[in-house]
Amino acid sequence: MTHILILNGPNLNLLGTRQPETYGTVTLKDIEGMCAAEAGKLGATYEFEQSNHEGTLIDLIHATKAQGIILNAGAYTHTSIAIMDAITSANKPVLELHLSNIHQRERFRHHSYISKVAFAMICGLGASGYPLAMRAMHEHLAL
Ligand code: CA2
Repeated sequence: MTHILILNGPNLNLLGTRQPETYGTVTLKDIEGMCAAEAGKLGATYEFEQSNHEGTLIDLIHATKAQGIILNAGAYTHTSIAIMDAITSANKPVLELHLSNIHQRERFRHHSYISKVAFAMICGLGASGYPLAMRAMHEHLAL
């Protein structure tokens, strides 16, 4: 059975509580519910994690038994060589995910260290990107 880690980075715990014009009104708990429903449809299992700390995200990448990782690294996307290196060392497929279209936003969000080591990227679809990413990961792992 496919086992997927859905890993969320800094400030994503605030979803649905602030800046709804940018990040919508759906909470991270709601998104976890969407992932649970999608896992049920796919016949997959999942872990859903969030941390505001770079080192904790790296520890979770090192420790997971998941076959694939869906990663919304938040602002660490644009800064963290350490998370990029952790993904390389994990040697498992990573799908990069963003709620917003990072290429329509400020220039400093256009570069992603995660994209260098991810097999695919979904951005700009809001919370709907999460179940879509799970389906894409499930299909990728079945190949
Ligand atoms: O669009 C995405 O998913 C991002 O990863 C979100 C990050 C941002 O730094 C990336 O460039 C793109 C920021 C997450 C902050 O989330 C908040 C949610 C509600 C209120 C405040 C922040």
